Parts: sequence; structure tokens; C-alpha cells
Amino acid sequence: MLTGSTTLARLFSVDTVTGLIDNQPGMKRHLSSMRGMFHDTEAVAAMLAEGDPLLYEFYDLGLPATAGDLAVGTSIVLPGKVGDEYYMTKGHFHEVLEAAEVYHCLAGHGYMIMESPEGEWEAAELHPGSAVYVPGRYAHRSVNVSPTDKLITFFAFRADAGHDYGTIEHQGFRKLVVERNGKPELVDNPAWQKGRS
Ligand code: PAN
Ligand code: ZN
Repeated sequence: MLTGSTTLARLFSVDTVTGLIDNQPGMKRHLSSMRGMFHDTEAVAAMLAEGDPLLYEFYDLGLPATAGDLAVGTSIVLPGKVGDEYYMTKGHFHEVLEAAEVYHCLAGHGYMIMESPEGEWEAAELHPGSAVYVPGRYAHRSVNVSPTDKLITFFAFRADAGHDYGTIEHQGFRKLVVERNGKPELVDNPAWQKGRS
């Protein structure tokens, strides 16, 4: 319950099992919207010939996109692979490049892959309870490495940060997360291009 003399505060609930936030509408991304992002293009084509699986969805509170507000929400990546590469988000830089973001893992097992315009990279393993502070200037992508469970994270960043997807669509991330001998492994992306800076 929320009580007080103003109506500025917001009380909301985050379901830690489903990742849903009250009745907020979400955005869904299917494989067809990420054709060029997985390294095994034959596997992409074969999967798309059978259908167009949902890879992830994300929800936010829909607060105003001002510098003083926070964009707050959840991201839910489904379990699965395209060839040997795990389901993941598109990933992006923020248009306001300096805008940092925090992610708190609520459920599942995954990685946050991060990369600066200069090609420096970091990978943070996520388990329920772990949180990662993605520094300003770093592109970020969530990857679900569980064979069975959704990767659910809660995020917050300054609401006017904006999203630059084009740079990652063009150059890719330097590291891919693939399955090797039944385990996740970070490998170099042979198609990576240093496209920014
Ligand atoms: C997140 C992401 C969300 C979906 O809210 O937008 O996880 O990933 P893509 O935006 O890469 O499709 C965030 O990082 N916002 O800035
Ligand atoms: Zn972001």
C-alpha cells in the first residue's frame, strides 16, 4: 500500500517467477528481427523455415523519458540456442553513451556481455541475486545459458538514455557465448568489426 500527501511515488510489483510487472505491456523480439546477429546463418535459416520463435521480451514502467527519471523494468530471455549460440538480446549502446545501467538477476543463469567503443570487453555471470553495474559507454547484451529456465533480470537506467542498436547490428559483439561440450564458453566473434570511435 502507498499512502501520503502526494501521488509522486509509485508502488509496483515485480513477479520474480514470470518477470512480469503489474499489467504493463511488453515488447517481444522474435528470431526474424535478429537474423544477422547469430553467427550460424544456416541455423537461423533452418529455424525460420520452421517458424519464428520468441527469443525475449521486456517490460518497463513507461515513465517519462526525461533525464531526471529512471527507466525501470524487466527483461526475460527464453532458454534455447540458434546452432550452438545461446538465445540473447540484440544488445545496444545507449544514445547518451555515458548512461550507465544496473541489472539485478531475479531468475535463471546467464551472462551480461559488455563492450566499449574501443573494443574493451567484460562478461559478468548472472545467477539469482547477482547484480551487474554496466558502466557508461559500454554496450550490453544479456545471454541465457540455461537449457531449461528463463533468464529474468530487473534493470534501471536514466530514462532519456535512448538506444543505439545500429552500431551493434553493424559490428557485432567481440565475444559470442556458445555451447562447447555441454557448457557455455566465450569465443571470439570472427565477424566482429571495430566500427565505432
Ligand atoms: C534493457 C533492454 C532489454 C532488451 O531494457 O532494452 O533487455 O534488450 P535490447 O534492448 O538489446 O533488445 C536495456 O538495456 N535498456 O537500456
Ligand atoms: Zn541498456
